[in-house]
Amino acid sequence: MRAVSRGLKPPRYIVVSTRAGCVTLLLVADHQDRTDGAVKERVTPKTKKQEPALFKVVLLNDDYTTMDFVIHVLEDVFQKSPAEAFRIMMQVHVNGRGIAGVYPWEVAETKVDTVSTMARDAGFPLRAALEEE
Ligand code: TYC
Repeated sequence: MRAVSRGLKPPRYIVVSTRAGCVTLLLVADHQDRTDGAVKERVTPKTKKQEPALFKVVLLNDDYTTMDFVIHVLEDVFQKSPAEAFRIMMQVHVNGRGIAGVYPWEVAETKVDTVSTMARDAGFPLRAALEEE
């Protein structure tokens, strides 16, 4: 059975030069089209556009920070609605930790710093941590 009938195409060549008795052939790659003797390359983007790495800001439970303060932090720093802030606070209170939000590195780091500063200023031991998504 011939290769062509099995769906395989024979290699195609273009004569590039014939100098000093030598013939230089250019192998036309499969992903190229030939139109009027010119080689037209089909541009297939190989690399997907890179998304920025994302990081979770995780709130940690403790026995001293008030529930109201955690809700206030979730509303002010993480732009949560009162209902969502309450839900996340309870998640942390019951399970020990909970995700306050997911952000690119610099944003996540700034939020962790803001939580630490607010907690220190208010005299609470509330802590937030960063985790890669
Ligand atoms: N466990 C705290 C309390 O009972 C409330 C709390 C919730 C503290 C979430 C921290 O990230 C936290 N007062």
